[in-house]
Amino acid sequence: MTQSIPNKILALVLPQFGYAIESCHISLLGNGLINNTYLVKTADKTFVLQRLNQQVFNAPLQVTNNADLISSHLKLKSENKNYALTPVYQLRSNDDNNYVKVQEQYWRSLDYIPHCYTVESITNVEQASAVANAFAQFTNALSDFNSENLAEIIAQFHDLSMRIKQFEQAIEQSSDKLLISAQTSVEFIQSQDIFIKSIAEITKKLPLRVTHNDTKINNLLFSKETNKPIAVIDLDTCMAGYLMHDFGDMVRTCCASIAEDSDDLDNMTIDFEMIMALTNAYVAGFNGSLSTIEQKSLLFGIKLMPFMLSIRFLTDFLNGDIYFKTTYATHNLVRAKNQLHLYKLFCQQEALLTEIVLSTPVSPVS
Ligand code: GN1
Ligand code: MG
Repeated sequence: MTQSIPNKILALVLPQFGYAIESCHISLLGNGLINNTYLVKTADKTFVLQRLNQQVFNAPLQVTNNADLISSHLKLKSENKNYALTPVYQLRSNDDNNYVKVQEQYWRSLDYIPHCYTVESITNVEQASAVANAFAQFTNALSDFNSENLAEIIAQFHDLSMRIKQFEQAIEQSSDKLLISAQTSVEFIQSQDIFIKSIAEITKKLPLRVTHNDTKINNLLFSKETNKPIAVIDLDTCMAGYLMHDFGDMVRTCCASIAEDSDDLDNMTIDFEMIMALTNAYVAGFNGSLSTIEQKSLLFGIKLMPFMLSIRFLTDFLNGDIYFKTTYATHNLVRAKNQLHLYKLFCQQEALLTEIVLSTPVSPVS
């Protein structure tokens, strides 16, 4: 459904952050598939206002509390000159909370960093290096943050075996009509046993970290002055996870020639030069702290993230589109086929990817 601005509700929410709706100019912001996000401009302040999707985030206060914990940690790092990006904060309500509740819905507001823009794709290798360095800096700055202090926002969020169980359940419960239209993709996913097992194997060997879990290129703010990344945004799914997830999500959104919901699959190509730039800068961003197994896992992440997302999109299609926002009936099916195609292209280029990822020096690159 196309998102519209619910003025009646906003007239109740905004005063709790100190503004009457009459003094605000409100517009839609971003391309998120889950929350509803608005940009609010008043005479003296611009900020982001967001309604949390409670079907997805069934404990919304865990989302806002995690975000506060992470921004405080990054703020400290930044003050000590150990984090060069700008931490993004949630604003306080009149009651000094990090949320307001109106008609059983949870809203939060976030500081707006001025003179910034987001991108949906990258255009050159310098930009790719800057993107990878920013995401690596973010995760590296959280390497001394105890992941046990963060609530598990969505249980087993990037656990492939759990996603497959949900997928098999959706197949059981789906209508024949939906299942027939998804059949080739369903069968292909079901044929990927060897890959699925290899993910279970490598996962057992990896250390848990605090990861972002949504490192899409459009979750970085770029400065209009320097054209460099200035902040990592969208901390909704920041929790304990594995590095290969963040790396894979970044690669899948930076290196494919078409958007994740395009059906123009014949024109989907992968930019390997970008993957090389991303890999070098990502590894370098950890200042030599990546173990050999974590570096090896990056290769798995490249294939895993489009594969897992295609399963999630297809599951939602078979369930009748209850999770991701859609704008037409087969939107989730198109997304699933797109991500599956990307996975296949990565599989076809396994040798090249191996060379790129495993030949990257583990120590910092000057
Ligand atoms: C969702 O809403 P957004 O765009 O931040 C999803 C991610 C997917 C992404 C695909 C909580 O993120 O996991 O990778 O869509 N977030 C959640 O575009 O499921
Ligand atoms: Mg997100």
